[in-house]
Amino acid sequence: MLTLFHADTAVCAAKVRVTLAEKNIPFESRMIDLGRGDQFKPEYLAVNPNAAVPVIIHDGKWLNESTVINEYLDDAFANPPLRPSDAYGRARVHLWTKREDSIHDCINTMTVAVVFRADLLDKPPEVRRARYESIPDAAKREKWRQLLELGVDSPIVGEALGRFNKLFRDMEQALAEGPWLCGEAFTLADIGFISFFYRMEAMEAKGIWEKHYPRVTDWFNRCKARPSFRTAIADYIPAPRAAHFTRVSEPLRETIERRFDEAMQAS
Ligand SMILES: N[C@@H](CCC(=O)N[C@@H](CS)C(=O)NCC(=O)O)C(=O)O
Repeated sequence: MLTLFHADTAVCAAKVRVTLAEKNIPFESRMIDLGRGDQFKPEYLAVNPNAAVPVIIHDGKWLNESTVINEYLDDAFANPPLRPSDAYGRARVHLWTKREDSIHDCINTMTVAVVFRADLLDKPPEVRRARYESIPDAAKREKWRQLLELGVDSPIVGEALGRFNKLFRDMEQALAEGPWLCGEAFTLADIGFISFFYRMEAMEAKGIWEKHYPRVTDWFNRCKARPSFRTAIADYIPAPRAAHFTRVSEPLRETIERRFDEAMQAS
C-alpha cells in the first residue's frame, strides 16, 4: 500500500500525483493544510522534519523530495515506464529533473510576490512582519521580507524571470526534436514542470512563454490534454482559490510581462 502526504495546491505534491495517475497507482491520501500550518505540527514533523510535502510511505518505506519520489515510483512500478531504459536516455531525463529545484524556487518567488503579498497587503505592518519573522531559515526570511516589501518590482523577481527565460529557451530547442522534452515519449522530465507551468498560468503569467516560445506553448497544451492533468492537478484546486489567484494576479500581468521582456533582453 502507498500513502501520499500532500496538499491540494502544492506544486511539488502535484508532480507526484501526476506520476501516480500516469501509472495508475492507487494511494491513500493524507492531506496537509499548509495554509493552516499543519506542516509544523509535531505529528507531521514526525513524518517529515522538513515541514514540507510531498512524502510517500510505500510498504513501510519512507521517502521525501518529489523528484526522488518520482524516480522511485518509476522503478518500483514498471508500467508504463516514464524513463527510457538506456543509460543515456535516463541521463537526459535527469538533466531536466535536476533543474526542478531551482525552478521551484522561482515559482515560490512569484507566488510570494504576487499572491501571498496581496493576501497581506491590507494587514497591519506588524502582521506582515510576523509572517516572515517566523521563518526559521535566514535566507528564506530575507527573501520573503524583500518580496513582501517590493512585490514584482523586486530584483529577486527579475532574477527568477531570467531563469524562466533560460528554461523556456532550452525547452524550445529540445522540443524541435519531438513532442516531449526527451523526444517521442512522455517522461518524468515533462512531469516535473507541468504543475509549475500551471501555477504560472493561474497567476495570469502564461504570456511570458506564449508570446515568445511557440513550441513550449504547444507542449504545455499537450500536457494539459492528458487525463492526468485534470485528475492530478486541476481537480485538486478549489474553485475559490483559483478565482482568488486570478483576482490578485490580473492587475500585475503587464508588469510581469514587461519585466520578463527586460530579463530576456539582458540575457
Ligand atoms: N524540494 C522539495 C520541496 C518541497 C516543498 O518545498 N514543498 C512545499 C509545497 S510545493 C511545502 O510543503 N511548503 C511548506 C510551506 O509552505 O510551509 C520537493 O521537491 O519535494
